[in-house]
Amino acid sequence: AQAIYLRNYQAPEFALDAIDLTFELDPQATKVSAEIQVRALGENRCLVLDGQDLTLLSLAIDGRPLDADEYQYQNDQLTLLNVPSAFCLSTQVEINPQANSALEGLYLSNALYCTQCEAEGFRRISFFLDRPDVLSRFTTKLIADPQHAPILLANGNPIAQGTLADGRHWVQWQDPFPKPCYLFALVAGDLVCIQDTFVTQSGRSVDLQIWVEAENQHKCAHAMRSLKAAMRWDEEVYGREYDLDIYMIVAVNDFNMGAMENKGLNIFNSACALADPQTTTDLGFQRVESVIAHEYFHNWSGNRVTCRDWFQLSLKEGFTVYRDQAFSADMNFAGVQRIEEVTMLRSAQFAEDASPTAHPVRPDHYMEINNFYTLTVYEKGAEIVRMLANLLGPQAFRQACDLYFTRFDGQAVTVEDFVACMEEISQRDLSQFMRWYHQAGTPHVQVQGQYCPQTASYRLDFQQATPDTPGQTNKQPLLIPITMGLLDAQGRPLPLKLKLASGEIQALGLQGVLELTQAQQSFEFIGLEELTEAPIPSLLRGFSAPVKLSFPYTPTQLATLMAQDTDAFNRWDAGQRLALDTLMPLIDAQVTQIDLAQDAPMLLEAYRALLTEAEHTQDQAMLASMLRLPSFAYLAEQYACIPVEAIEQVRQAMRFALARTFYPQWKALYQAQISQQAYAPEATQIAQRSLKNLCLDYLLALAAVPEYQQEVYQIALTQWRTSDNMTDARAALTLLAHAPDASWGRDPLAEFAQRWQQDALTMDQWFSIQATRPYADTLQQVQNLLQHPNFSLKNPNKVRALIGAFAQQNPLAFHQISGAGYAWLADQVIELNGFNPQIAARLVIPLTRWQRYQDTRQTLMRAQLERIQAQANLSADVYEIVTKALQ
Ligand code: HT7
Ligand code: ZN
Repeated sequence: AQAIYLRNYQAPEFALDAIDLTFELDPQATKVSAEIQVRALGENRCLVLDGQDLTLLSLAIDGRPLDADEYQYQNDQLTLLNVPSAFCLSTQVEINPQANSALEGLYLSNALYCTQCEAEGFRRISFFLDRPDVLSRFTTKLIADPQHAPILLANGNPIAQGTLADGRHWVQWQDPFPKPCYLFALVAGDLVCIQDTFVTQSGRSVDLQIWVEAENQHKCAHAMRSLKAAMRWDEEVYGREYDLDIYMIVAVNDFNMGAMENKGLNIFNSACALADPQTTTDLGFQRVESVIAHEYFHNWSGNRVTCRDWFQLSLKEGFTVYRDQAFSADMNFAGVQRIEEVTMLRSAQFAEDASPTAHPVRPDHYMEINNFYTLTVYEKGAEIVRMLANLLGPQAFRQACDLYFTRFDGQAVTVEDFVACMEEISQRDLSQFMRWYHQAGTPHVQVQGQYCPQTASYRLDFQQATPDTPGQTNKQPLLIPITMGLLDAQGRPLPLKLKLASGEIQALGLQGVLELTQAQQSFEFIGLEELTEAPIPSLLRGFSAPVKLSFPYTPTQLATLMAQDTDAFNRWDAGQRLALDTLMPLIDAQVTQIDLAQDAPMLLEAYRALLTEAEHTQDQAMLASMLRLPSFAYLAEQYACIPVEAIEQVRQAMRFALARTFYPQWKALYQAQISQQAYAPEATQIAQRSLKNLCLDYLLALAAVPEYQQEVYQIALTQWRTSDNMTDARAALTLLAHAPDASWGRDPLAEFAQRWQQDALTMDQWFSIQATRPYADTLQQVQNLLQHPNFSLKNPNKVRALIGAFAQQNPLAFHQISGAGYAWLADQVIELNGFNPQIAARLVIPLTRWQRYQDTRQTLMRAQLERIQAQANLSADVYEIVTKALQ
């Protein structure tokens, strides 16, 4: 496979103004006919179209069939020599949806025909210029056997339908909006729909339809509610209105990612569309809400204004993630929402940014674009938009977005076009800011504070540096906005008076934004006469930039921030810092038992304070976040060489010590959260359940202590047996199944399987719970589960639930020192490579992180990467990742 470079971008030489498609659907031999209106834009008369695995049946120009010497079809390209300057190209091809296990192009999911065209799937359906900067008006006619496919859906509005003499029926759809072919979609099969309507702000009525298999009809209400909330929110917050008369969502079981924003016809992984209290956790409900919103928001950020080329992917994805995060913050508790976003970013995206597959938010080359749907492009991309929004302020940011949507409506554009709108409205030069898009790696910001009682001033000295990443050295300073405040020793906020270089004093109120632009930079605050000791800086409030920031806080300062800072995110983050500062020396010393009074006095006091306050808190969600220890992944991120066993051992020892010391408090707090209310996936209840299940987690830390054992077992078992919702049931089941005594989980797991064996999505949870049991012998369990009748390697959700969960969320078992976990993962990657390269390439990622482990593990992990690399018929997807990892 060859790399493609951004610098080689060339505008298309032909316009494909319209395409009229006809599908004669058949599981093994679908005929696709296309009539394409082609127009040359320059002198070139040689038209090269993309086409992959297509059986060419016929080709004609303006109705005249082409002779064999007038075209060539090889290496996935159809070359037409000497075409006229404007003409109608007719193509007819045959494709085999049933044999399509890669789930790109047209495929069958169970008996349902569906498509996935982003990024380059349309070329597996018909010959075309399969690139996002070629926009066409699509008409789609679907012909099928009405027994097998009573429902026929495509983009746009239905314009005609009928029945053929042979009994097949047909429906024709027309999408009035020109779009790139990656937004094309069709669905055909036996589906039912739930319907609603939405009246837009200008008074138009839009039909909303969610299409699912009949047995899932009862799981659609939450998606519909979320869709309507998202439509209203986009009108209110961005002034964006929906544009077609109909908006359809279809849920399918086999899908490589979460969902796809095809114009007017979103196709969803059923895991991101279906939800009901019995089978879906609170997290699942929240995921449905955010993915529904995300795909809906793409109608403007992605569809009406699209990407010029795939290097610009973050233009639509980063922006749309930013939009869906803001929506979720409005629908839920904003503080906790931000904590969850940052938790994910700091543990997973930072790890990606420090790995062999690190790449800029706007990559400058790729081999396989599917490998670039990453946390960096999505989540770091969203952080960049967030920084822009904060730098401009809400009003100017909204104006800049309005300008972007208006100016570029119907066009395929670049990141520069987006940032230019921000510049134009704000009248700021954002050229330095653009480095966020170009430079990979997480910037490190080191801060020191100098308090001078004589001058009543406080100076903050900043240093920023971005580490080298593959192919990029010598990084330039970034524009880093640091939202901050100062607290006195009692935690009271101090007015900020910033001394400018000119000598002028700028009063910032109680919070300001410092803009770092240089490698080293200082800021001086004056007027601190009231103080008797150094102020406490509260830095990077709300996580105002995606950086690693260090400041030499004392434990006392952290405790003050935790208790007093006005910024919820920084209160939580101070707790995380205190926990890290406590845990890391214990990890380094590889302790197995913790005496809180001796080893963690400040953390002990912090927990005591939180638990004392607990009964009065109105904010259970925040309290649950504050009481949660840093995850394994976040702790691991702190180490160049990850001490797997020591991290897990110390985390568990701390959990145990906190559980034992505060047993009565955990129990009382647990009981106080038990509610008689009927389940609803709404913010207050979700917060209460999250606190309850955190308490349960601490209680179950004592599962191996004779004096507590029976009591905690009974508490968990009772919750498992009596809960009316999956959130509580799953929390209890997980703790029972992960208890040291494996027999605790046996019956509950069997009961779960017995009850839910017919429900594929719910069984995914059953696989994940077992795959994450934190003991080395889980590998054997997981190997056995591969043979389970409910498991299938062909279904990406199952692969993620079992294999993905094992490799990414079970460090003890995956990294067992024999290397058996690595070898097993490599076996799965090799097998998947043969039929679903996209999923195989995602699955191999944990092995690519070998540099972060000690020598023995490095050797074992590399050996598996080399074994994969040596396979014949390696897909471009897996080849690219493995090759990068071994460089
Ligand atoms: N824009 C969508 C990306 C997507 C995708 C990409 C590659 C292969 C399969 C895919 N399914 C969906 C989803 C989104 O971010 O909205
Ligand atoms: Zn998206």
